Amino acid sequence: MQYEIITIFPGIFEAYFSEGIIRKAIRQGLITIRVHDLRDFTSDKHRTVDDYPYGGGPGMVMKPEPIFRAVKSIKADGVDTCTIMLTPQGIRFHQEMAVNLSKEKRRLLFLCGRYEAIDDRVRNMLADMEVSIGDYVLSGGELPALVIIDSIVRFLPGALGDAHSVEEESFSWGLLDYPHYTRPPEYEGLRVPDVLISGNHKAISRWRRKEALRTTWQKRPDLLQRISLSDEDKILLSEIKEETR
Ligand code: 9D3
Repeated sequence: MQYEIITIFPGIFEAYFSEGIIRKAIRQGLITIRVHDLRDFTSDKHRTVDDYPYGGGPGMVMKPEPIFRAVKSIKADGVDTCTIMLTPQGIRFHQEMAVNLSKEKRRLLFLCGRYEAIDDRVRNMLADMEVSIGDYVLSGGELPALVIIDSIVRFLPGALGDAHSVEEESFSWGLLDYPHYTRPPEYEGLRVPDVLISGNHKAISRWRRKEALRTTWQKRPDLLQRISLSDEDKILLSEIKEETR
């Protein structure tokens, strides 16, 4: 899978791509990432990428010419490309989109904005999709691009290695996580639940499912509405509600 990024702050990406799962995915040849400095596609001596808004108002607007040029130069190799524009007006990113993008055949091009806005001709002519990562104000599209790439790479076969099982993933899908513990079994009088030390795998599995249901019911009851609960889940939930009374 190939990712292209257009930004005025290429340095933001270098650190993140040099660590952890993304670094591993790059080294394995699973993905290639190229970061393009928008200023390289300007033609004036000040390498200007922004200008005042027509009609007035606060802030600056990203000029269309450097962005059109950058996109044109990336697409010049003829590779089929899906251009994702990061904007607060975009559709909200979620896990299912990450799954779909991880299966995307086209190369992904992330267009990161800064300043108050991007000239709307860019959205009109170049964007295949407009994506936001949530309803809070950030300073630009770089963090959203990183968030989206990170979440996609996790779904690429081979990116996570043996430590992670698809079985676990399907088990927890749609629920919040159960509580985790590691050694020591007792820390300053605080004990790890006995069942986890019991070696009884069936009991451990039931406990984890129950605690995942409990946490979800307590903190994100909306998530329970969106998944289909098994008969076992319904029993566990009634036990939880019984315990809470
Ligand atoms: C306070 C400025 N806002 C006036 C109503 C508009 C605005 C312009 C530019 C708000 C944020 C930004 C920069 N943000 C992004 O480019 C961005 C973003 C975000 O801020 N939140 C969540 N997802 C995204 S994707 C791109």
